[in-house]
Amino acid sequence: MIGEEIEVLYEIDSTNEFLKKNYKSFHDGAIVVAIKQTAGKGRMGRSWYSPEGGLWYSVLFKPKIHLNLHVYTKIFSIAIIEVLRKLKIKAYIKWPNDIYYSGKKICGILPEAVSVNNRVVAIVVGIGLNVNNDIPPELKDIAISLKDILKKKVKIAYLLDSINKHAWNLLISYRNETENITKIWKKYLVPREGDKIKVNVNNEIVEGTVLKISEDTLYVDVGGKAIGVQSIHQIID
Ligand code: BT5
Repeated sequence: MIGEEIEVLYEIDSTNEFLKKNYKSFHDGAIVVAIKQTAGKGRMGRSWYSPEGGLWYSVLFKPKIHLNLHVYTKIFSIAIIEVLRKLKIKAYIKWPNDIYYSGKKICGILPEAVSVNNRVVAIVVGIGLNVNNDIPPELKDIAISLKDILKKKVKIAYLLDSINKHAWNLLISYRNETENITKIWKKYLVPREGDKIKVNVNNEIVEGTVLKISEDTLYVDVGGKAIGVQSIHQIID
């Protein structure tokens, strides 16, 4: 199960860093929740704003057979989207792995592997969901919290429990057929295969049709030529 073993910390630099350092002391499926993080991390050295009121936590996986990190990201993305949809929030996954509502980010996911002598010994998946926290002025244009969408506070314990139960069910049902996880992930993805989008190619904005989507590349048909887009920053909203 995910979250059967749970440690709640009032304040920590980053729950991902904490679990990566202390993975030996916890079992598979353990979670570490922080009321606030002082150095929450995003991808590629970016920082994650994590004051009191949000849901900031990491999940530890120590399976016998490791799945690709993408699989964990997809499982949690799907679980979070489906839990939010139960609350009537029409969230979607903005390729490759951010959770958005109406053009603004509500949640980010950061999977990391812990390796010893080039062997993966544990996987830590960090989840940051804006729940009852305020969004600072500098992020107001790009971020939103559930409290702002619903105009009321949401119980964090309910979210934590529902996301973890749902993620666990997905993991157990599909860990041997991960192509089915990709299928569900694609259902909630924006853009989708067939959508028309604008992309920045060598500083030129061109329009094209999405041909195929994978975790790390979006193939776009631009005037009959397939172009691989690797970064979200190449897509023009
Ligand atoms: C992510 O990174 O979206 C992954 C975030 C993972 C955070 C969790 S919290 C628990 C665990 N412990 C950690 O230390 N981390 C994980 P990325 O795609 O790189 O997005 C980072 C960017 O999102 C920043 O550069 C800001 O522009 C924006 N951002 C920062 N804080 C935000 C927030 N609270 N809500 C929405 N956007 C935010």
